[in-house]
Amino acid sequence: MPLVAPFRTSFGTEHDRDVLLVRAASPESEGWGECVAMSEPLYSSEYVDGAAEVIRRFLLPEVAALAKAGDLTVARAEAAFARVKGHPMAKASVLTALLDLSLRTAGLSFGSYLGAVRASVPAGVSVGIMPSVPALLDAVATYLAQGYVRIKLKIEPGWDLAPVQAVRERFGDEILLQVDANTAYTLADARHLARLDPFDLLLIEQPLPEDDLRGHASLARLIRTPVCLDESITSARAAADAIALGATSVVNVKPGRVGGYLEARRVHDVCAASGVPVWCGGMLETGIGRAANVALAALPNFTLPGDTSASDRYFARDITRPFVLEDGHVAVPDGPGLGVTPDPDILAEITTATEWLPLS
Ligand code: NPQ
Ligand code: MG
Repeated sequence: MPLVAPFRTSFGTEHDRDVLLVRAASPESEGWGECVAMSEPLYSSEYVDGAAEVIRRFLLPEVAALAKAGDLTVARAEAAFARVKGHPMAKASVLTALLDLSLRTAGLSFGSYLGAVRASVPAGVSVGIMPSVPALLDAVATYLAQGYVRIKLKIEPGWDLAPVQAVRERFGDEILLQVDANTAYTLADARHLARLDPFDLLLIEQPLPEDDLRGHASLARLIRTPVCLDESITSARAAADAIALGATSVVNVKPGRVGGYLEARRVHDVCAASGVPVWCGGMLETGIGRAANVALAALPNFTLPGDTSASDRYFARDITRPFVLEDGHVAVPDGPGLGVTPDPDILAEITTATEWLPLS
């Protein structure tokens, strides 16, 4: 799917989204899941073709074995998938399709199932690294005019203090502002990053490498801006460890990164128990992944606006009914399961390959 504009982060520039969708079908119903892996392993070690291979070779045989024994539930599939190390995004896509199928069959929405306490969620927007500060200010002005209630600036060495200062000077101290480095710094940059302190950012997201929890704990003691982990939070246990170490005081929850919505809810619960607020991250999802994220973001400890933007932030035409901003909020779907389905005509137009894997 073509993006409305190139999206540049510290790890690269994306022009399109290569989307892997999983459809689970039963005689009664169907369910959908979106794999959030990128086409290249730049955000995490997973990538789309690798995820497809893992699903085909290792995950679906586990589902088939459970189905054959008459034992197929989402919780049992999650437990069976634990035998396969890693690959949380591949696992999440299959588990989400199974969960959607079972919720649609039961007539229950994702939000009700997960424990949503809100009918809509406040929407933030992630703004890529731009060719110039004036171009960035134009983009931020457009998003604020659309109603986004929080701005996140992607940063990297050479694009950090100046863009933050320019956005604060132009739009004032009132706007909710945060930054995301996607692992682009080292602990040696601590004194430089401390120069962001005067700008009263909500948080700095993942400044250091994914496996550098101690570095984040040290950095958190050297800067005033709260440190928020994204890439490092690979499970509820990893979240508990990062909190115990003082490496994170806010957590970005991404269901794909932690292996699905059940584990994402556990991350939410662990953080809530420690008094650590969470917010819902984004991976440029189509309406399928976006629907589930918006439902998750309606849980009680999601107290900061997430990267749960409207569909048109990324796509001129989404594959589902588009998610739209209403007064800075996105409505939580209340229909059975995800509450949205892909439009068959749009899907047929953009599909490059399909593979059907019968379980029996
Ligand atoms: C983040 N997302 O929080 C990610 C990173 C990211 C909304 O900032 C294609 C697929 C391109 C997934 C670019 C946001 C992507 C991507 C960035 C994820 O770190
Ligand atoms: Mg991030």
